[in-house]
Amino acid sequence: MAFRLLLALAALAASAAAADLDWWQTAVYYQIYPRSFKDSDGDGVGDLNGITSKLEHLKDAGVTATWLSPIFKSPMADFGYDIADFYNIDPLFGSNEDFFALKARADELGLKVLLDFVPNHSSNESEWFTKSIQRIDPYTDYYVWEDGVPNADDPSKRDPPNNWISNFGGSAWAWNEERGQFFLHQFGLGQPDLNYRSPALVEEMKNVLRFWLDRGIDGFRVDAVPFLFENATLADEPRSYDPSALPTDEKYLKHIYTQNLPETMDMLTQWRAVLDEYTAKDGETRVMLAEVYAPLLTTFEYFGTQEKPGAHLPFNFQFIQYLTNSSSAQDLVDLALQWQNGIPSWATSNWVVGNHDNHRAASRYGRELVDGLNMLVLLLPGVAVTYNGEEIGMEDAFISWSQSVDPMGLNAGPDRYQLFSRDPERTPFQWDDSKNAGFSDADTTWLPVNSDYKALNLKSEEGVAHSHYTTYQHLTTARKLPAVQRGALDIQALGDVVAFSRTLEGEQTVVVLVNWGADSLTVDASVLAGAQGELTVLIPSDNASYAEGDVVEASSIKMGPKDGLVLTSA
Ligand SMILES: *[C@@H]1O[C@H](CO)[C@@H](O)[C@H](O)[C@H]1NC(C)=O
Ligand SMILES: *[C@@H]1O[C@H](CO)[C@@H](O)[C@H](O)[C@H]1NC(C)=O
Ligand SMILES: *[C@@H]1O[C@H](CO)[C@@H](O)[C@H](O)[C@H]1NC(C)=O
Ligand SMILES: *[C@@H]1O[C@H](CO)[C@@H](O)[C@H](O)[C@H]1NC(C)=O
Ligand SMILES: CC(=O)N[C@H]1CO[C@H](CO)[C@@H](O)[C@@H]1O
Ligand SMILES: [Ca+2]
Ligand SMILES: [Ca+2]
Repeated sequence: MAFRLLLALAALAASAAAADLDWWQTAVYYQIYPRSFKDSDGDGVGDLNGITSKLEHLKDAGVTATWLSPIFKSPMADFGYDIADFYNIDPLFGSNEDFFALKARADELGLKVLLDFVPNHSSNESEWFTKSIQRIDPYTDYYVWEDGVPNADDPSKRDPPNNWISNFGGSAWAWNEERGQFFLHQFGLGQPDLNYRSPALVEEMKNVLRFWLDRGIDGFRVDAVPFLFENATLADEPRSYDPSALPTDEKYLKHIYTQNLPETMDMLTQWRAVLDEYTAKDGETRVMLAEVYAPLLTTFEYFGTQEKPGAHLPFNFQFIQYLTNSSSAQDLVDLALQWQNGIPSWATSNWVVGNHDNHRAASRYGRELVDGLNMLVLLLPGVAVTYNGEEIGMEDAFISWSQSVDPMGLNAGPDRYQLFSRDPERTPFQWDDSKNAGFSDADTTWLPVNSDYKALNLKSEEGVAHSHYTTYQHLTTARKLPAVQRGALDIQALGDVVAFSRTLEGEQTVVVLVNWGADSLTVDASVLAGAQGELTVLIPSDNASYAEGDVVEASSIKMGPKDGLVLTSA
């Protein structure tokens, strides 16, 4: 009843709100990990035709944009984050034509499509690298080459130029016999860093952007932004004194010479200018999302300025980085406010709880909080980002050492792989309860399907009242309410409850309550802006004390452990 009313209101509101907000500011971005979404040809690995066949699911979920993790030609040493040819799709995923067909289907469904731009490095199997080794111009300086220093014991041998450590562990420098120099790799050995001090390389990478923009894509998610430039003095980095770090771990050093250099900020504004040229031509915004794991103030700098903008949306990794199972409701509120109060006043906010590099939110915080977390991500101000599977509450899978494939896990060895491996959060999407969860006909899939798929899958949640998926659909619909799109935020911890309201002059207030704690309680939500008097329950999580349409007194709302509630004022 209440939800039907909401739908009608939302439809009205959508046209009004669209007038002053651009598509990218109200979007729900859905990250697809292509290897694990849908396999169309039975080889056990997801592919583009598989994605195309399932795009309707995104529409059905209420998602408005998608970004695909890398699909370009790659030896897959880092599952596509090692690109050998930035201009062509890897045959494992399909052809360039298959991608254009995917894009055309997305257009029909009104979904925007973003590609993953991986600018810090290429694959060592790139033609660019081969030619760079041979000093063939213009490729000679496409990579970061250094002579190193003579070895103290045997001066005929050379040591790396400094102590820099790769993100995947061990020295960030590798010797190339043929060229007789070291090359830098801030990630895997097969991922040599590109040299942004080479003007030819800078132009090449802008041409990569232009190539895909010319073919109609709506923007880019930019990978590993902090790592673009390194300090040219090549000075050693100081120790971090992190007690958990081994001398070969990336965390062993403080990355003052290899991350977030001022030149990196500048490169982002140059790429933004390329996107803006396209936007200026037809008025359709081409958007840039930036992956930045950095101290908050550094992350904010990647927005650039209004005169010289950088990324539209540097991802908000506050929850991913700092929200743990033992965080309190107040901790969560503090993390949200640090972000929300810190971004430039003209910027659009964003909220993320998961991606393919971090354990699944359902596993980090417990499955009971799936709906509550989706309420936060989808109803806080700005845009929402969903990692595929979060809409149905997918969980980490157990992956044994022998099943492991992620280089970050493998490099750590059998005793420590679980600390580093990203395999558990990358298992195939759980479509239904058939073979391989409906992901693939193959006998073995590239990563095993999570054994919980018989009960936890999209089909079992579709059309079911209060399933994670139905709740997710209701939340994406509720995003269209004017107060959610443009309303002010008042967020507070009320005991164990994360509570916030969204208020907009002349419009219904939207109130969200998530009991972060383990006990039943009664909460007084009337302390929130615009939340006095009677409230109507719009979206209750599973097991909540109220049903849709129930009218409650704001000063006395009952909640069970981990319950979530979305309510509106009269
Ligand atoms: C590329 O890197 C991989 C490690 O990812 C290594 O095994 C291989 O030998 C390297 N190939 C070349 C051509 O350097
Ligand atoms: C590079 O390192 C030198 C020496 O520590 C320092 O003076 C300089 O400011 C650094 N440059 C950048 C861009 O970080
Ligand atoms: C976090 O807490 C929840 C609820 O107490 C529990 O179900 C879950 O297993 C915990 N997760 C971790 C990673 O400790
Ligand atoms: C709802 O309650 C049932 C039975 O107590 C429990 O198994 C289930 O985990 C609860 N669901 C949520 C989302 O809390
Ligand atoms: C979240 C994300 O995309 N992380 C990627 C960052 O970059 C490295 C190297 O390209 C990848 O290994 C990660 O998966
Ligand atoms: Ca396939
Ligand atoms: Ca770099």
